[in-house]
Amino acid sequence: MTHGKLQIIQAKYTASAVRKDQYPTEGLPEIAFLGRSNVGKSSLINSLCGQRGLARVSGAPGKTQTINYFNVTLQEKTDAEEQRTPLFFVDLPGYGFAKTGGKNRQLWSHFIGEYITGSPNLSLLFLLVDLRHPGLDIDLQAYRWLADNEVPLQIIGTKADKLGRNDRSRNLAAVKRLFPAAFPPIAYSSLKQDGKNELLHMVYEALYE
Ligand SMILES: Nc1nc2c(ncn2[C@@H]2O[C@H](COP(=O)(O)OP(=O)(O)OP(=O)(O)O)[C@@H](O)[C@H]2O)c(=O)[nH]1
Ligand SMILES: [Mg+2]
Repeated sequence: MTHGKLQIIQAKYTASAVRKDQYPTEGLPEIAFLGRSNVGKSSLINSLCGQRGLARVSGAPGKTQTINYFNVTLQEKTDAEEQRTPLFFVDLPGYGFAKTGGKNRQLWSHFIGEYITGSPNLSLLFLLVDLRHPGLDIDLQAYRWLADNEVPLQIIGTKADKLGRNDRSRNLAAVKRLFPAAFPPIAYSSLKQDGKNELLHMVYEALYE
């Protein structure tokens, strides 16, 4: 489908939740961001919204601890007209940053799975994997869980700026093979904003298809 120029405008923090009764009740479509701790979920949201300090970012894993909702507007602009669609970007806590060892270690906190399978407005989930490390065990586990639960998925390879051209395309091909999805994975750099148009295109598709 063709569309005009896409941009996120008017992003603001709305709410945090760890339980269903804390989810916002506006009924807006939601796009969620999931991935290993430190993979760059919060940075990606900030980069899409053009606001550095919107979601909290840290060099140390485990920064985001609750489900954080950001009310944003997708703007589509052509020469003739402009269309605006409100939605939520949902920043999720990372997985794989184990504080509890041993046999009972879970993939992620109960409330994350509850959100993914239980939020009535989830339109698309972006699964972020570090493009430098395709096919980590924990990411494959997360992927399988999501696929088993038939969650609508788009894979993003993050921190693409840390790779040269050859490694970037080789690893992207590996990600495509390891994490099959309806659409091919997108390489993204929050630092350089690479992949932004492609990613916003997928947001648009999720809202209008
Ligand atoms: N070079 C580079 N660094 C990045 C990029 N995205 C994120 N980072 C860095 O990676 C670190 C983690 O980023 P966050 O956005 O906080 O990661 P997160 O996935 O939200 O982490 P948790 O909230 O702990 O789950 C920070 O030091 C960021 O500056 C990127 O595209 N390129
Ligand atoms: Mg975060």
